Amino acid sequence: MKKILVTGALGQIGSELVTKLRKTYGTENVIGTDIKKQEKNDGPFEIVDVTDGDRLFSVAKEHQVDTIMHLAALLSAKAEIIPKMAWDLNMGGLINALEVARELNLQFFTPSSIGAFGPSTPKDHTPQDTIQRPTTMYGVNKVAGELLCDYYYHRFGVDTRGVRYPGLISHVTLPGGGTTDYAVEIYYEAINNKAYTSYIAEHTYMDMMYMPDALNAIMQLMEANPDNLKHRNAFNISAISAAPEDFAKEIRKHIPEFTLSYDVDPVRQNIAESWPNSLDSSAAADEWGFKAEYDIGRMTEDMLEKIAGK
Ligand code: NAD
Ligand code: AKB
Repeated sequence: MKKILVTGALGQIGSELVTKLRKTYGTENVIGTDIKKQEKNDGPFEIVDVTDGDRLFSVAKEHQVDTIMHLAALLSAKAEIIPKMAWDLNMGGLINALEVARELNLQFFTPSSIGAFGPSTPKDHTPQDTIQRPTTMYGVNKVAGELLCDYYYHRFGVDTRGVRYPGLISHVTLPGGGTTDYAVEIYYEAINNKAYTSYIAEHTYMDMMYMPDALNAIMQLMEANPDNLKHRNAFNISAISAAPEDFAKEIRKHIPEFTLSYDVDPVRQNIAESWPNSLDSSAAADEWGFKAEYDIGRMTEDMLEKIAGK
């Protein structure tokens, strides 16, 4: 039986991952941690600032965990506003979590992102192994993080694993300050106001994925036979390649009067244009059987139903 510590557990991914892990491994075997206090008491939870390595170590040791899932980070748009703080949190938190994994011999998961690619990366069917020269602080952190996880595996034998997530779309916890957040906001605005003004321009394609597929990917990768993993960290995974007008088209199938307008934010638009249009996820499919279940149509139906029911 696994015992897992999750950092950044109150964020967009963590809030749903903890629930799913608790269903699979038992409530007492999943320790949520975050710098914020949790509002509902639904299982073991500790306040941990991941930049405090000693605190992270003592909580992991006290709870005798065998796995760390490290999610605490600052996302792309916020990181461009406070780049030095992004470096301190994204790199400082990651190396602290890796050190805890090394010292206590824990399995380790952390997500990279499509943000690890840059303008010189091939944009369509972006290969698993390709040019990575990102132009954002978030991207710099993600590339360095991918390399650091590989280093801890090769140098110390830590069982590090990870994926490159696309923009994640979900209805439980709002996203925390990324470039792809528009693809969540559009659904809330469709239900609440039947209209959305996008800060990302028309025809700007990015990879997206519905949260259930993102969570299944973590579970599958962590359970995968290590003998089959050639890459271990930073697997490209992808489900949907879409621009704002593609979401609007799908939403109109359910809310015909929905309107989409544009008021482009140059900072986030610039980031979006530096990222791929669509990733090639064949390495993840070959090495551990990754397969997304949700396309844009099925996801839209579910998102609108869930938000309307809130
Ligand atoms: P989020 O912003 O929603 O949540 C991050 C959580 O970390 C928050 O609950 C926050 O309180 C917590 N946190 C902030 N500073 C902390 C600190 N010093 N110590 C401990 N906790 C702290 O982020 P998310 O979307 O859940 O992303 C989780 C991970 O997945 C990140 O590494 C992110 O880069 C990656 N990722 C996310 C997406 C996405 O679309 N959500 C896509 C690609 C990669
Ligand atoms: C962001 O936009 O920063 C995230 C990501 C794709 O990493 N959603």
